[in-house]
Amino acid sequence: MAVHNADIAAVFDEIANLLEIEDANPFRVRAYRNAVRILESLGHEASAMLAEGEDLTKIPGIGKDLAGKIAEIVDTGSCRALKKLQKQLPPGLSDLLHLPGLGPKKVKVLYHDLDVHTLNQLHRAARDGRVHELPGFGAKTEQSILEAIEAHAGEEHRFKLATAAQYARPLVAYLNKISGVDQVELAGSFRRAKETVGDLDILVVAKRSSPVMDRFVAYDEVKKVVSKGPTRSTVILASKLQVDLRKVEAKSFGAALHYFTGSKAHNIAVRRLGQGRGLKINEYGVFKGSKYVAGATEESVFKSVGLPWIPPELRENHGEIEAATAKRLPELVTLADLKGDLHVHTKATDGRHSLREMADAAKNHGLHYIAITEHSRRLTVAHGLDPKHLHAQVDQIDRLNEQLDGITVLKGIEVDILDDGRLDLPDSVLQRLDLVIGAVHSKFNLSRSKQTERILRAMDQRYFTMLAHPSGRLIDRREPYDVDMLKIIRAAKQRGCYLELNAHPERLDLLDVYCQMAKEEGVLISINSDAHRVDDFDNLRYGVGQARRGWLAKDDVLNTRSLRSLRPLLRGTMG
Ligand code: DGT
Ligand code: CA
Ligand code: CA
Repeated sequence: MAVHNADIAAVFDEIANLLEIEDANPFRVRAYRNAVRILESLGHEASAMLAEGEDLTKIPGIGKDLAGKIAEIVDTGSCRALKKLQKQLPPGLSDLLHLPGLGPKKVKVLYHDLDVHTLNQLHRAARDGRVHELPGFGAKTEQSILEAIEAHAGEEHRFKLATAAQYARPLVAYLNKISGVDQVELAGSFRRAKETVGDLDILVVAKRSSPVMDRFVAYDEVKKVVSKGPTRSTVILASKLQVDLRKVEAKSFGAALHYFTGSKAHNIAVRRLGQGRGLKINEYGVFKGSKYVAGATEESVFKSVGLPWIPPELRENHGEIEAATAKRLPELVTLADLKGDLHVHTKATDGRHSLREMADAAKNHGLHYIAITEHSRRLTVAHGLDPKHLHAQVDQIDRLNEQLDGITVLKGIEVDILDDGRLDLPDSVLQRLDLVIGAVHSKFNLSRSKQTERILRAMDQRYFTMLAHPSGRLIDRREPYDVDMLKIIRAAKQRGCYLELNAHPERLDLLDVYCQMAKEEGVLISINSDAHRVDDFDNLRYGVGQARRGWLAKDDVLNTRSLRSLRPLLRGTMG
């Protein structure tokens, strides 16, 4: 493929932007910006000049370094310097830079002041009105950001669960307030707590006279009415999220809720069980011939086929029907079971709030303990801590714990797993801590065996407690890195380590299948928020949803333990 000057300029432009966000030397930034201008106004293709053996450094403003990079781009189509920068910064920043009206200066402020580095985060921040107060921003900028993101949102057709929830909750509250409405329930993939949802499926039970359908299509976020009928309507919201609303009779409510919760595969399996008993099951009820026999509640539908109620998160026809038949359904972990959160940042690194603020917020969320786990020095973009600053924080935590009541702050670190599997801080520092979370933040593209080896080597370190976001994936943005997860889980078992289920809506990492695998191998999972601000403890609910999809019960989850039972479990990992 021919490489044009515009392609080369685009690479240099991106490098300049990322350097600027990183606060790099302004002279370096300017050199790339100049090169962009030179390339744009150069009368002939640089690739053709190279093919003819010409020396690019003859072009005014292009030195040896840039000439080498141009040759590299012409040869390979990309540039290692850019790749390196992209690895150092969150991948979503490029999306922000491409939003009309947002240049590197504004993205830098958003990233450093609000910890915003994805379109979804920016969308939320703008909706919450947190953007217009920033230096260099205003109400108009905030508005144009919102419009630009919403135009862009149409390109992705599935919504992260947490994003869908932002639209679903106010809509459900609105429907509940309509006169004659007796019950409102979210069904579909949303109720099954899938990582992403295609559309929302909502059921209502309402009196015949209720204006629910008229009011639904008049909801102020509705952008387009796809269809409207007495029992079923479909709309598209301004966010591009589609919503299906169905009105059902009270005696059909359980059958409809079961049907529209899905999954389709689960429904088919349940219907087949019914057929075996001479029953017909559909969204109106359970029927023997033409006689209605059940359907007001989900329990009654399951009971008609001889099953106990199965939690929605398990309804994928992945063994839940067999387990229910054998009375071996797990009692799934709940949000209320969580006693603490073992992965929390503060503004000492890239978090937004202070130690004290995070501890108070956690307590308000009903938690009894949190572990402060800042980034380590290697992660310079997150202002990772060196030994001196970590020691200072540890002392600060000791002092804070003397003042706190009803919550305990544990001392930890989210230490970078270096490329060769060593940790970014020495044992002499790590030994002062209550727990050490190891994380991969670089070299995502190692081969399967090398990546697995690297992580196993890290787990061998004396003070290693837990593996953070084990697959490294970012939903929609970054594929998981290639590792042998079974090998890692077995190593964790052997070494007495734990795996994290990171509850950040963009991560939800550990994946459900690996939760199940860890449970089978007897490795405890810690559901952690990875909070960077006080509101982030809300995300624990999504981690719990994911854990439930992974069949985890309370006992399978490390941070359902009281602090007293937790302490020896943490110490157990320390030689
Ligand atoms: P999504 O929206 O793609 O994230 O996934 P769902 O599961 O919400 O799927 P959706 O919205 O197409 O349909 C909602 C539920 O309705 C689905 O989980 C099961 C039920 N359903 C839809 N179509 C069929 C069907 O053809 N047969 C059966 N048995 N159930 C269906
Ligand atoms: Ca759906
Ligand atoms: Ca649907």
